[in-house]
Amino acid sequence: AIFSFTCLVGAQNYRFSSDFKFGVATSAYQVEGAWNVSGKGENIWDWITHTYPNYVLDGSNADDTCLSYYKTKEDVQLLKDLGVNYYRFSISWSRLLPTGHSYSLNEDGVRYYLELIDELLDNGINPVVTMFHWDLPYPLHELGGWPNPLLDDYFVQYAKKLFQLFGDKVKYWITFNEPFVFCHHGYGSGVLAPGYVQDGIGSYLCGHTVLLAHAKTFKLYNDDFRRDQQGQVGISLDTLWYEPASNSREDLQAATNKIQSVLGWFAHPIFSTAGDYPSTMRERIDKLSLEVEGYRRSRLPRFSTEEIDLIKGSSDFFGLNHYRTEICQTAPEFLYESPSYLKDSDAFCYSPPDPNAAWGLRKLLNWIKTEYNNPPVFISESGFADNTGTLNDCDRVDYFNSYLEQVLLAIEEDNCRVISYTAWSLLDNFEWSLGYQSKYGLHYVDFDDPDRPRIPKRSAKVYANIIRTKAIDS
Ligand code: BGP
Repeated sequence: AIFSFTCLVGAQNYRFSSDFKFGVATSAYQVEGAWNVSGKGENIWDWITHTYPNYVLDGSNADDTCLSYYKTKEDVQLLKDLGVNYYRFSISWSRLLPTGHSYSLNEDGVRYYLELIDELLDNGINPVVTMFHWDLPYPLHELGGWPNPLLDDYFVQYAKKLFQLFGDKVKYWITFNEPFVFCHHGYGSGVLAPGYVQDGIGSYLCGHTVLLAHAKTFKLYNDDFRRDQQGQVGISLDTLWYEPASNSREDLQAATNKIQSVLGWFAHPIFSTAGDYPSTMRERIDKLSLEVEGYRRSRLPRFSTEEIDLIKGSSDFFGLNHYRTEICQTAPEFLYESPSYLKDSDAFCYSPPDPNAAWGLRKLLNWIKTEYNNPPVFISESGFADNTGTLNDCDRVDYFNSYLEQVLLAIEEDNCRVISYTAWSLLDNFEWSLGYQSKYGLHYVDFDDPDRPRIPKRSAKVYANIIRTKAIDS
């Protein structure tokens, strides 16, 4: 009876090639639980949810969440049932290095991640490891967090430990997950931990450190590890597709400004041939920055020529997290009164009438192809939330069908190089602002049961079928 409704299916005749890879993703804070077990240190999400119990909408935290820390075999079995080629998970920096510093190695952290990696490999699933998915060790927050340039060195030391400990087994590394989101919301709007509100300032300082930390990690891999380990190192950048509201020059410009100030902020320094921040972003922010004694002191920091060269090309693949599309128009006057980040991008964006708007992904893939010379795109997250928790999740099935259809069209008809697709998420889990209300899982998790049982939703079965047949409408 549960499956008595039919879900819409894609109508394309194309199939994914045999070397196209499918996976699912999670992140440490969102699924592990065991927040203070076996030597794990405190991170900024432990700290903010404990200090401000209503920071997250439903007053929750991820102290226990899905208890994945205790469920390695069970979760790998779910992955095996899906038939995924890889599992993208993140390492909790403070589980491995409780103080954030590489001297403070926690043996239980090493054990836990080695067991997970081995269990994956034993089951023919590749580990794709995110080094930083937002859970900064609290002691590094006490140094000011990412706006402090010192953080890049801490990160590179941490990355070095990861290569040393796991690099013989892990061949895909993602340095940072969504720097736009954690820089803008962690140090600008304050919506994410550590909740700093320094709009248009803290976020740019954060982004600057992160870009350097990423590039130095890439260089470290090239210099000391690549020859022996033969892996790949990239970064996961996020953006919506920003569709201009009309063909007017102003709306086109607003949509361009918006994507440059979200995606271009991080992608242009790494993937463009010119390197450095996008010129539209540089010009706007410089213009809107304070003039002191005849000098413009831009809120957007500057890279040296050496740094521009270091960052340029520092990724083996273009990790892309994409969830949905928005329509953008030039910002109305009243927005100029609001925080500077909005002014910096000069666009007013809102949801389209068709909330699914999967066509935006195809346009985005084409934009990346043109802007950055067709890099290999690793779609590292894409997914749909509902708050019903229903097992017959037709809306999620429609989402995956329609988004995957657009990926196929981008590959087959537009020659975009897309190498993989990652569904967010394996499990219903803790969602950063909304807690447990928002459910992204291919598997339902019963958070009222102390054992957190998992049950596959309809979308899990459909996704497994897509992976098996390499076709959408089967
Ligand atoms: C991404 C994060 C994921 C997950 C997802 C959910 O930004 O990398 O960790 O939280 O978003 O999307 P949203 O925050 O839009 O609900």
